[in-house]
Amino acid sequence: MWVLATAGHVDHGKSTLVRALTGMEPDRWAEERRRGMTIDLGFAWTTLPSGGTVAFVDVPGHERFVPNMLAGVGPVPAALLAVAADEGWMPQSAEHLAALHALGVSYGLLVVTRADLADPGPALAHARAEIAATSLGAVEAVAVSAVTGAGLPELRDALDRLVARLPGPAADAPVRLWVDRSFTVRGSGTVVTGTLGGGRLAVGDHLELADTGEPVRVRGLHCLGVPHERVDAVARVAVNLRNVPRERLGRGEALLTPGRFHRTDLLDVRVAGDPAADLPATLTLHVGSAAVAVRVRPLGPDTARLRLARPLPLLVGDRALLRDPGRHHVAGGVTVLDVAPPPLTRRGAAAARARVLAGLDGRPDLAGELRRRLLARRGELTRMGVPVTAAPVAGDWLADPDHWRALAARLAAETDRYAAAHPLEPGVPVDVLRQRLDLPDRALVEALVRPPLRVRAGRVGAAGADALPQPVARAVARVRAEYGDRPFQAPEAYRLVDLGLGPREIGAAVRAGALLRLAENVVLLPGAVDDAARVLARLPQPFTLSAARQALDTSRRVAVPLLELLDRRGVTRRLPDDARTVVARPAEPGASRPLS
Ligand SMILES: Nc1nc2c(ncn2[C@@H]2O[C@H](COP(=O)(O)OP(=O)(O)OP(=O)(O)O)[C@@H](O)[C@H]2O)c(=O)[nH]1
Ligand SMILES: [Mg+2]
Repeated sequence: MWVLATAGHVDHGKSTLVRALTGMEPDRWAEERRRGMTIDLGFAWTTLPSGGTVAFVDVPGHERFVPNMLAGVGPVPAALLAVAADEGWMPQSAEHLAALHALGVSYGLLVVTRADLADPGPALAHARAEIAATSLGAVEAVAVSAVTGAGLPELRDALDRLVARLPGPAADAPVRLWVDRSFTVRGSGTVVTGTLGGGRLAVGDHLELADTGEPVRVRGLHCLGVPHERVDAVARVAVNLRNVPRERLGRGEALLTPGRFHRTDLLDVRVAGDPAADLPATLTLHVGSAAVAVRVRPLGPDTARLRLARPLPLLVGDRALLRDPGRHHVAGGVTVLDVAPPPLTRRGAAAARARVLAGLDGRPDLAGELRRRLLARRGELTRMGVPVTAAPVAGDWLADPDHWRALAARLAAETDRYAAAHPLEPGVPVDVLRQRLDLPDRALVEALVRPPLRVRAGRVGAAGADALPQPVARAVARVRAEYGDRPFQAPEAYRLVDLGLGPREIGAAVRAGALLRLAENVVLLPGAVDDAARVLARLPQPFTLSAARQALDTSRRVAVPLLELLDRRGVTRRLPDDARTVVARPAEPGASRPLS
C-alpha cells in the first residue's frame, strides 16, 4: 500500500478528486458536508490499474485549518497538489507547497482540477513553475474534471507511475506511529489511526506512548477497514489499545517501539528558509502529526536550538517545519541535527556549537557522533537514530578511537603516578582511576588496562606490583632471620619501628603474604598458624590458655589472638570453661593438603 496526502487551496477540488478516485467520502463530518468544506483530515483508498492500493489523506485547504493539513502531510512522504483551473495559483496553494518543501517532500503530482470550467493550461504552467523551485522538483501534471470524468484515467496511470517511484519502507525500522485520529469504539475501547511509515505492527505488540513512555498493548489492528493480525509498512492502520482512555491519545501523540526513541525537548536543527537570526523567538514546530510550541535560539546563520514545550520522540535526520501561526507563514524547514545536544552554559559555548553544527547535515553518522560525544552507550545512539555498526569497547559502550587511545595512555600515566605516591599499595583502585579519568563506568577502566598493567582484586597495577617493595622485603627478611627459630615470638612494637615496619609497611607485607597480622603491632611469620596447630594437637586435650602459652613458648600478647585466630579457622574450639580443644587435624609439615 502507498499513502498520499492531498494539498491545495480551499475549494480547489481535493475532496471531490478523492471521492472520484475512490468512491469514498473523505469529508467525515456533517459540518464539513453542510459547509462543503474540509475541516479535518479525511481518509479514503482505491486500487490502481497496476493492482496496487493507494490510500489518501485528504487535507483541508482553508487557511484556518493549516495545522490540520500539516498533521496530515507530516507523516506522509508524497503529495497530490490540486490547483483549480478556473482560480489558478492561490495563497494556500503557496502555503501548502511551502510546507511540503519545508518537510522535504520530493514525490508528488500536480492535478489541475475543475478543467471543465476553464482552460487548465495557464494554471498548470504557473503551478508547475512554482513546484519546480521546491523539493518536489519537476512533477508530472494531469488536468481533470470530476464533473465530466475527463483526465481521471490518465490520473490513475500517473498515480501508478508515482507510487512505483516511491522508496520502499524500512521493514525492520522501529515503529513510530503518529496518531492523526483517536476515537472510542463501543465494546473495544480506544482506537487510534495513523500512517505506518516503517516497521510492522501485530496484535499483542507492546508499544509505548511517546508523551509519557507509558506501556500499551495492541489489542486489535485494522487496515483499510479490515481486521489484520499483522500489518507491514507502508499502511494506514487503526490500532485498538487496551486500557488507555481516549483522552490520553490525541493527535500528535505517537505509539513507539519500546526503548527505541529518545524523547527530547531540546533540539539542535538546521533551518532552511528564513535566516535563523530572523526567526521569531517563539514558533510552532510541526513534525509527524504533532504541533508543539518552541522557543528558538539562533546559533549559526542557518542553525538554531529549539526548546520544545513538550518532549517529542525525534531522531537525527527527522524533517519538520517551523510556522508562525499568527502570520500564516512557514518560517522554515527543519532538519534535526542533534536530539541530545550539550548545554550551552560556558562563555563561547554557543559560538563553538554553531561551528560544530555547521559541519552536520542530519545524516546519522556514528563516527562523528562519537567524535563529539567521546563515549556513548549503544542504546543512546540507536535511540537518537544513529545506527551502531562498530563494536563496543566495554559492555555497551562505544568510544571515539582517538579518545580511547588517549584514555589508555592517561590510565597508564595515572597508574604510575599513584604507584609513586603509594609505593606500598599493590596498584591503584579501579574506582580511583574511574574518577581521575572521569569515566562513567568501571567496566571502561578495566577495558583500558593493557599489559604490563593488569587488574587484580579491584586494583590496576603492573604485573608483580603486589610483590613486596624493596625496603619492606628487607625488613621481612630480618624478621625471618631473627625469629625463624622462635616462630611464636612476635617482635615488640619498638622492634617493628626499628625495622621500619609501620602500619602501611605491615599492610603491604600482609597483602603479599609475607607476614601474618594477629593484632595491631602483633605479627608472626606466615607459617606460624599451622605450626601452632600442630604443637597444640600434641597437648592433652582440652588445654588451657596457659598450657598453650607454655607449649608455644610465647606471651599472652601473642597467644590470645593466635588462639582466637585458630578458633575462627575452626582448628580449635573454645569450651565453656575457656579451655580449648583441637578439632581439626593439622597437616604434617611439608604436606600440601590444607587444614581440613
Ligand atoms: N465543475 C467542477 N466543479 C468541481 C470540480 N471539482 C470540484 N468541484 C467543486 O468545487 C467545490 C469544492 O470542491 P471540494 O472538493 O470540496 O474542494 P476541496 O479542495 O476539498 O476544498 P477544501 O477541502 O475545503 O479545501 C465543490 O463545490 C465541488 O463540487 C470539477 O472538476 N468541476
Ligand atoms: Mg476538501
